[in-house]
Amino acid sequence: MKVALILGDQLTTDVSSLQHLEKHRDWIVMAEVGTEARYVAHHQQKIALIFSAMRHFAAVLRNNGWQVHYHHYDPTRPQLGLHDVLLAFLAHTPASQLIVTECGEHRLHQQMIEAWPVQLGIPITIADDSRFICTKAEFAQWAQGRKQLRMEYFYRDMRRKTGLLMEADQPVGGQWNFDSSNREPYRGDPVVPIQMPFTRDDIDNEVLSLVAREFASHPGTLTHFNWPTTREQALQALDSFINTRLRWYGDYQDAMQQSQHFMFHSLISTSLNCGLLTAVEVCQAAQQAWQDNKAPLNAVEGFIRQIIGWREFIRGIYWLTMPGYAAKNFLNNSRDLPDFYWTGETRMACMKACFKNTFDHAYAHHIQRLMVTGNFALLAGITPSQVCDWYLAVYADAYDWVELPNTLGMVMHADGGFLASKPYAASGSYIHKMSDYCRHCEYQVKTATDHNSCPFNSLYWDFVSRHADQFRKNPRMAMIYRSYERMSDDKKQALQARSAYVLEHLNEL
Ligand code: FAD
Ligand code: DLZ
Ligand code: SF4
Repeated sequence: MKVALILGDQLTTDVSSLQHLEKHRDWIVMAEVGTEARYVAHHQQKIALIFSAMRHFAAVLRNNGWQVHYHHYDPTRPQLGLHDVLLAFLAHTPASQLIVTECGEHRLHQQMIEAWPVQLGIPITIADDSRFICTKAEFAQWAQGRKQLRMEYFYRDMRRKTGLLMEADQPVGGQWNFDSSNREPYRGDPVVPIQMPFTRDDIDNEVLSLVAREFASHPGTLTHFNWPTTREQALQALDSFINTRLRWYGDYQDAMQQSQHFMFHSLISTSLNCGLLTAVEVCQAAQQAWQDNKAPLNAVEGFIRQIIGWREFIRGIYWLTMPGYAAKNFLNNSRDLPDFYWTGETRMACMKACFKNTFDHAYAHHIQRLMVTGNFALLAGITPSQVCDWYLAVYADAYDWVELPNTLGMVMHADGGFLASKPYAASGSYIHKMSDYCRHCEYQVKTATDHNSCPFNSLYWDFVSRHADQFRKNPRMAMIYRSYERMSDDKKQALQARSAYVLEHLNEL
């Protein structure tokens, strides 16, 4: 008899571990455990989503004729780990082999391959995760010998491999990337369609009560919980995005609004990452929308690029570089994460709006994560590991394999440019251009050195000045350094004084 462990982010009947089993002979184990729910203080909605989706998926497996041993979260034993549940199961159902589809986190992967065979006393087979387009080995081969890894070239290979938006060996529309047509600020028209609301069944409601009771100290609230917890709901959410929002996805991909939490984004990352949807089916649905004239090419290409480009690239980087990657701190940052990242309380309107989104919905879209909360952490020189822990905790789609390179590499530039050719540092002007936040703010975005000047402005020039050694020679930063060097000494001193004040009073901003 064999047993497969299916993890909380492997909730698909196509999961590769099942290919090794026979229905009526072998067993599947799934377990809600405190070690996974508590190794960081996950947002309450993330725990509710995973537990509920796991319970629904176990029911699907049983309906399909599988034998499933399901361990419900046991509040009297919050310290239980996955291997404890397996050990107890194997004690009464001895098996010759444990099969697990490769897990998404280095931490757990190492435990599985190093400790578990001894602790459990059976051999473990790790099956490739067939949900990704590019295997770890293919990515390593692609990366070999390249001095810099750039998403754009990797993405073209993924287009060729999948045939998405291709005409023979050429990209449709004659261009690989239509980003130059994207990135419009949003002025209120077209109206942003509402997210599809889901009705909750008994399983969801039981889990929501459990999480409210047992994880009340974790960040966020459950009030607005609206994540798909079944494959059917995830497909409905995808369909709703494709039919109501995709057509504007490209134009307003980077836009932010005080009153709009989701803009024209898809909100499918939670479903993709826990297994309810596959990358290929999502991209095919978007491609079909373009073929049916429901959405323009700039929107569809931009959306597909995020998935077969960025998502696959990020995963490749993670497995290529771990475990060393997590410890990188190229800019030698050492400042603590300000308290407002956890309380959400700040007078900076942009940060406050992004925190509200985060705590209310366990969601913020990419530009909110990158150019608002991320940008602030970069400019303020926060210790990268603290920033990473925050992003891993507060978003419902967060798993180490995708959160870490995005935060440590893309946001914090802590990998020294391995992932991105220049830091995504920006002053308040960028936020002002792409949002209406500044209209709601006590700080003045047009000034940099006054007592009420936008904190991003002086911090930006302080960042430029204190990292001159690292970035002055970067051709993509040359214009910025020329502007800085042209500034008068008085202006530089005033900026220095204001940024010093801001850094000393971070928790009061
Ligand atoms: P859409 O804008 O609709 O994009 C469609 C899909 O493209 C997403 O669902 C996602 O699967 C994929 N995608 C887009 N950008 C990226 C990217 N940079 N990396 C990987 N996939 C991408 N994404 C996660 O899934 N989990 C994370 O833990 C995570 N942490 C992040 C941390 C930081 C600091 C930053 C800057 C980005 C992070 N992202 C993460 C990437 C991105 O912000 C989210 O994927 C996106 O906001 C999810 O919302 P959506 O589904 O509405 O995305
Ligand atoms: C994130 C998470 C949580 C909160 N809880 C569980 C759980 O109880 N059981 C489980 O199997 N997985 C859980 N997960 C997901 C894992 O922590 C982990 O992130 C992934 O399996 C790694 O790919
Ligand atoms: Fe943010 Fe500065 Fe604009 Fe305020 S003025 S919303 S702090 S960018």
